[in-house]
Amino acid sequence: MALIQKNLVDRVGTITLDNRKSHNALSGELIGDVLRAMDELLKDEARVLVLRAPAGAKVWSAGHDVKELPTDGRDPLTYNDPLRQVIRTIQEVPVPVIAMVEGSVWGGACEVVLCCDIIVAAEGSSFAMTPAKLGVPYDIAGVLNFMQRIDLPIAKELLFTAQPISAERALDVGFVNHVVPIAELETATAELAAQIGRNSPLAIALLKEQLRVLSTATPLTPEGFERIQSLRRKIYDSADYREGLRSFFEKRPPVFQGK
Ligand code: YXS
Repeated sequence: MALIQKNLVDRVGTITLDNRKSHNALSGELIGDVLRAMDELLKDEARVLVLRAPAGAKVWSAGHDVKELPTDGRDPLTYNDPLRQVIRTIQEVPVPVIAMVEGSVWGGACEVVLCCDIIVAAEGSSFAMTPAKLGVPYDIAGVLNFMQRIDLPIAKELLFTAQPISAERALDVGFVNHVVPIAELETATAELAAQIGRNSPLAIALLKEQLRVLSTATPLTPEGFERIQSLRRKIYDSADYREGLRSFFEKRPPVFQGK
């Protein structure tokens, strides 16, 4: 059973995350459905993609499926992790991807939204970046994505506090493009998509790839990469990482010992 809905109208493809029982947690299964839908919509010559939750959703997505985070000493966010795959796909597909957000957005889902090309958020929506709350050693590509979208002091506050910020604050700090009343969310998104769909798909595809290649040209030495990976390995091998996940399942605040 698909955990998403898909439709295509006037070359605008819409993918609705629709796994309500786990608040659209980004499980491998849900992300597999999203990736298949994106592929099908592009084959049907969609010129814009919209990623959304069902109308009235209180939670856009609860982030990475915590049940799928390994606790046996394996890296929880490797290159082939479904979350990493869907983020790379959003960044690499040759059409603009618009995140249409209502409700709360958590953890890895914040990065998914952030890596969409344009974000239209409803008043009352919120964003929480949660690695520090769960003790998760976030991956380099993910941190770079946050750095590219948000000024460093703001990214540090959001990541270190792991607290939700409002759509209005997100607009102030440049995290989202537009904040609109919930009643106008679909219309505002559709108008934006239609404007883009009337322009040259070839020129837009080139512009998107130019912006991706030029914005990701970040100098990272092999030594710097290895050093960060060794720091991450210490964390996903730590008691704190296991405590973070255990506290989530036991529905209690984590007690981190710093080891
Ligand atoms: O207890 P049952 O079986 O009914 O399941 C509950 C939750 O366990 C489940 N659920 C999730 N399952 C897997 N992964 C998740 N991320 C997740 N979130 C929720 O959904 C059922 C209903 O949840 P419940 O009872 O808490 O609903 P609620 O309405 O009281 O609260 C909704 C939320 C979203 C505020 C609450 O579920 C919540 O705080 N969820 C976790 C949000 C979060 O911290 N996400 C980060 C996931 S880890 C991640 O994204 C990255 C690895 S990182 O952390 O590094 O950014």
